[in-house]
Amino acid sequence: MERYPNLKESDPEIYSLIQKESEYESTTLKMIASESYASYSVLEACGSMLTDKYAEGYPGSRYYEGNEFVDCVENLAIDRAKVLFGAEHVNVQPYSGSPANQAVYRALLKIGDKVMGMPVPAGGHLTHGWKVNFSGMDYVQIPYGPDPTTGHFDMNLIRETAKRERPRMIWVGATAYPHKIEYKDFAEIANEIDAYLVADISHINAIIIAGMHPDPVPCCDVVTSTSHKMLRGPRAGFILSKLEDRFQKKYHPDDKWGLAKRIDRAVFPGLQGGPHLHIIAGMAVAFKEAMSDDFKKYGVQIVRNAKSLAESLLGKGWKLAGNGTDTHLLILDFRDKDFTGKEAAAALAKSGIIANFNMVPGDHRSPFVTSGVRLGTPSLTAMGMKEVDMIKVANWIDRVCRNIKNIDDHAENIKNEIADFCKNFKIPGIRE
Ligand code: DSN
Repeated sequence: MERYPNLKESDPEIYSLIQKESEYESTTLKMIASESYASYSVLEACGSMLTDKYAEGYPGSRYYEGNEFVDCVENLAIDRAKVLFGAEHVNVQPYSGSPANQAVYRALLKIGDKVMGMPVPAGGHLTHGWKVNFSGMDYVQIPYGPDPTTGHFDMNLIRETAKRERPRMIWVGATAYPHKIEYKDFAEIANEIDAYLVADISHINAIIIAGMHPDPVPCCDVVTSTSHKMLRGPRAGFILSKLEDRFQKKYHPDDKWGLAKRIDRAVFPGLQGGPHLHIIAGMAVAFKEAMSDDFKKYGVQIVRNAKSLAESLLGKGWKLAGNGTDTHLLILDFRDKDFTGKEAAAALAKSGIIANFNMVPGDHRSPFVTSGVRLGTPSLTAMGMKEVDMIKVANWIDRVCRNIKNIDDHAENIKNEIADFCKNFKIPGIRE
């Protein structure tokens, strides 16, 4: 079936670029850990005429008329997220993950408060207090991260830091941590110092849904997430929270709203204007898909594939940060090699394996070149790949990494082999 026939006619330049990107993504291994494939149903909802609608406010309480149907759309998204994650309260309006996190700061803290989070080079996100981001400029980051030797969190050290610094909020979430996060341990620490505990599950939501990773919802005050990445929804964010603020009297004595309403007010009117209802519709579709057995199987397979890939690479003598993975990602550790993560990522891309260079714990190289490459399995899993396919993927990665200095002699062959291999799989949203 031809996709986008009208666009082809009206704007051949953009049409052709989308076709080229589709072709590129269909013939290469998409291993950026924060990517996967949205279904065509999600794309249809996002491409619908709901894009035109203004509806500032929340369902039942808008500043515009004509909301009969869009209220139902937003309520469906909210209700489905409540069921999917077991949350007391849900806000589906954040435009993406960073605005969702920004709303959390506005709802819980005052400017200048201390926030414990992982710096970007340690595997955290920009919005967890990193210095070049609003979160590091307006708030004071108390850093923590994986132990440089083991690659795992040292909970004793994290507790010691928390007790010394007494941050008002602790972020638990990562973009490059390959191990399970034990939210209960963080909750104990947060309780000891009366800090809010906020999980950012953008990277791992699907494996939480599939039961392959601990669930933060029962023990965190707030949980934020993107709806793209492994969840395979539209590019947007959402916030799950408790209804009540357990520190209301202590930190917000004059507030009349409570936690849930403070979050809603922080999103709108605090930070955003009209909600993107076409995207919220896409989110509702993705939440419905994520309730299916097929989605749970996908979540389970993501982790199985990552473990299979890790075992194969370790078996070929490559080092991995933390020596493996319990999640969807692994980080090749090239600290003792004479090439950088940046060189390796470029060589992989030239050969049809798309990933990103990344710091490894204890990295001696700068964040601009790094000693690592982060690899993720969500997209390959969405295509239908299994453990046995990861062995082939590991072989290609091995061939590239052994030939980085003369990659031009090998890249074309590897790229063609990968393109042929990809023909055996579906590409959700492109070739279903
Ligand atoms: N940029 C994303 C990632 O690649 O991990 C995080 O938002």
